[in-house]
Amino acid sequence: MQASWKPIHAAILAGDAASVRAHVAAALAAGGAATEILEDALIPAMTEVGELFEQEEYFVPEMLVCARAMQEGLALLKPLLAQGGARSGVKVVACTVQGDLHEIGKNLVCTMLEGAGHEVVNLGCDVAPERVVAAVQDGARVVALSALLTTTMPAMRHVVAALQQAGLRQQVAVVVGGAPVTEEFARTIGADGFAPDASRAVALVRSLVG
Ligand code: B1M
Repeated sequence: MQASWKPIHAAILAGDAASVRAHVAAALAAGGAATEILEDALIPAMTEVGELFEQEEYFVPEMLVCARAMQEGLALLKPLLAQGGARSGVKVVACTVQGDLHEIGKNLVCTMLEGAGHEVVNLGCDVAPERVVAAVQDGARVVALSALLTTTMPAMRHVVAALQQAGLRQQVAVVVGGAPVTEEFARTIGADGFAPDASRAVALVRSLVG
């Protein structure tokens, strides 16, 4: 890791939101690129938080505090990540599926899609299939679903089924992602595509809607 990212990484692990904000601001002022700060400092720090959780050194309260600290840094990067070109005219409905409260990755996907010119309707986390259906009825062409828990991955299938039942499945492309989700899983639930990260989610949506 680049030496200048270390204070950001350490501040996230310490759950120190004010320090994260100050170090990210300093890194940007020193000419650091938003995507680099995100990919080389913020995301690896959250990966380490997950590892510490698995090793029972961190527990849910620590994960929560670290996530809040990370989001403080992300707030400074978002306007830069979302800078984009022309409007695409494509509406994307995005959410984290029912039962799942992990929203950082999904919010990142939303930011990057907005940066690519799409209109994004971010429904939040723990979203029931009926809410997705209602939002799609408003004219969306893409549904982007996120799940971070192996136990909530099946909820993605429920969204695909609800869209089918409402007669909307042919009108939208369903794309899925999140740490435990795979290309194969996407195929088995009848989704149109899988993206492992936010920038590839943008490329996937572009490939599906032109
Ligand atoms: Co939880 N958590 N968590 N957690 N958490 C994980 C996911 C876990 C892997 C930690 C671990 O054990 N190593 C584990 C899941 C194990 C599993 O199912 N296999 C876990 C667990 C077990 C839990 C609880 C069950 C803990 C408990 O209560 N005992 C609980 C569940 C609550 C619930 O959801 N019902 C829980 C709770 C929480 C907090 C609420 C405390 C907090 C979330 C706060 C928030 O989001 N506001 C939290 C956190 C922070 C994490 C970790 C540490 C970090 C997640 C994160 O934000 N990463 C996580 C460990 C880890 O992921 N390594 C963990 C950063 C983010 C940028 O990455 O979300 O992966 P990510 O997004 C990526 C890609 O996945 C992709 O793009 C992003 C990057 O560009 N992507 C998409 C994501 N969505 C996409 C959608 C797309 C495309 C790409 O659509 C097309």
